[in-house]
Amino acid sequence: MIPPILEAKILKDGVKSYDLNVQEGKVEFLKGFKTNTYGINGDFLGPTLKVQKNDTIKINVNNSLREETVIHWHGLKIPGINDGGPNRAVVSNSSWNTQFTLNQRASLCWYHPHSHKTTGRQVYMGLAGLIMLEDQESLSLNLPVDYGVDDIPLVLQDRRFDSKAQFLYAQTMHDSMMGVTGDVHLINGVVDPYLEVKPTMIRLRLLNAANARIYSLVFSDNRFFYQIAGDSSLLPKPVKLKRLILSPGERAEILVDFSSLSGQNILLGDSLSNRALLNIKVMTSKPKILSLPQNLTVIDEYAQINSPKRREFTLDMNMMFMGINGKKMNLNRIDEKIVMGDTEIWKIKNSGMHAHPFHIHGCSFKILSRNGKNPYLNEAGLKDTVLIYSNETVELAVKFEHEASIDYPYMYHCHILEHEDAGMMGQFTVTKV
Ligand SMILES: [Cu+2]
Repeated sequence: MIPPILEAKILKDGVKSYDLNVQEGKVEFLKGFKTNTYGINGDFLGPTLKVQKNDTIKINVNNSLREETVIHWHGLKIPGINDGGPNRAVVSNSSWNTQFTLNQRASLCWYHPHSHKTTGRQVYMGLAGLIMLEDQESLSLNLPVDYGVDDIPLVLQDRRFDSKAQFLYAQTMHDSMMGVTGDVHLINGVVDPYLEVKPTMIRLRLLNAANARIYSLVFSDNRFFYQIAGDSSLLPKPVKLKRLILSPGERAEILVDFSSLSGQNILLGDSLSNRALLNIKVMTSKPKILSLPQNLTVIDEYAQINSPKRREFTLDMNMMFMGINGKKMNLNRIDEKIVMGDTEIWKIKNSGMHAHPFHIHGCSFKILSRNGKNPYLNEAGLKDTVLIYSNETVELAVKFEHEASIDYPYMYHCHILEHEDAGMMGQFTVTKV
């Protein structure tokens, strides 16, 4: 149930090279039935890339599908030309190579398709995988790092099936308004998953890779846990929680102390759908008590912001229209032009009824306020996706460190994939003056 780690080929110049083959597959999610799927180097989902800050990595994406695709490196702070977006297509039976150096904080990032108007369907078919990025600081904190043993990646998704056990991604009006959700929960592509852990402190690295479902994560005994990282960095200090909201595209890392549960079971569940997601079996062995670091990191990126340029974005959704600032995504229109190296303040307004997770490519941001108040404690780190509730205005400080030219612009968009595909997305360039 743990996604395999993809070993890199080390090239002569020390570059880590990864081969990702996007392919068709079949999976028995429902007993006795095979569901047609997509996967990367496998039938469903893709392998985990474990990388470190300052690594130079080369990724070879081969498309074995019978349709075009493209892969976006969600969370990686890299130039637009190295990223995959709707302005690029890897056609069937062709490949795309890209190489870049990782210069950012330790974080859980991920990869998924970002093809023009087909992102939702292709992710639903199974295209997504994790990128685990560590740095000196994250490795010096004595956090659990034994992959699949005490450091567990959990990719959260949901699916619905038709009468022939095939994914039902048909789009009704309701689907495009609400996003496609399903009644079958998957973790790491597995139905009714279970996990065996030792009675000690376990690190869970959570990704919401669902198309549209927002999770509210709780344990069955309502126990406390500690969030230690968000999308793009560690948090300054561990934040004690009983419930964690995670919207599509967002990541969170938590530490949970299972030392008192030797020989017992506990469930990780979603309090919004009132369903169990993961059955955790704690092994019978001598409990090992680990202490929690008091401090994790210092977020100093946005300590001083001098007369920043301000921009406003309104997320529009009603029965008649879905877009941003009154416009639908148009591949031939650049919506915003930004000067490389600038820090700006972006004010995002959601005047509609539906909550939208807002994601910006190629950068990370700090949430300054929610409706003029301080953001939540577990948002004190850097992020690249923020859930904006109905009638909420969120202010973000964003620094644009890499170039995104008119040929390979960045996107900002709602990460409910049906909203994105319906046009709740804009394009921006980042260029030297
Ligand atoms: Cu949305």
